[in-house]
Amino acid sequence: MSLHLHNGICIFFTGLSGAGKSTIAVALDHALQTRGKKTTLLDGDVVRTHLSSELGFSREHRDLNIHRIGFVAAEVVKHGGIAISAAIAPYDSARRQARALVESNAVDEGRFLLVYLSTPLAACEARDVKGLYAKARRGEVAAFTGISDPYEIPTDADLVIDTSQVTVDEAVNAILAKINAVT
Ligand code: ADX
Repeated sequence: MSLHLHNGICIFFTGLSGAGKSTIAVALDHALQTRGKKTTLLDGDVVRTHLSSELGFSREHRDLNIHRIGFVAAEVVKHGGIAISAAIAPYDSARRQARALVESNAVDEGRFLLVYLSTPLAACEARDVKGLYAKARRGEVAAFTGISDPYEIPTDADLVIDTSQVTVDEAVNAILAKINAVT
């Protein structure tokens, strides 16, 4: 699919651990780069290693983590780049704050796409790539999103994708089509 995107945009994923955020984000990143676009990938685990290493998983710390991601994404978009965020971002207000930050910096409308990966908890837990759901069920990980900590389902998602129902390519194509529709 060709892309007629000019200026910056932020693709902001949200969803449970194991919902497919990193997988789709990496595939989208690749798809955009092969179309000559400059991308900045802000993956939750990577951000927590380099930018938010002192933060835990309290609401306050999660909100601060998302605020930092939103700030970086806004700077990227301001300079005409593409920011891809792939963190759980469980709280509605923090997601809206990130959207406001990016949109206030952007040159025109529609520069923040919230992509909700609605993959059901049961599917995420069955995947359990990192073994964290099992640990959370055993009580070895506290405040685990979806098990013992909240996830607020977005009411303002620009796109909803259940990765237990579609392939990675289909998900990426849906996002590229959405980018084309709004830009
Ligand atoms: S967020 O809530 O601040 O957006 P973020 O996406 O950065 O979360 O980090 C989530 C990742 O941290 C998960 O994919 C998982 O690997 C790990 N993790 C460790 N402890 C928890 C926890 N209590 N809740 C959720 N994720 C956790």
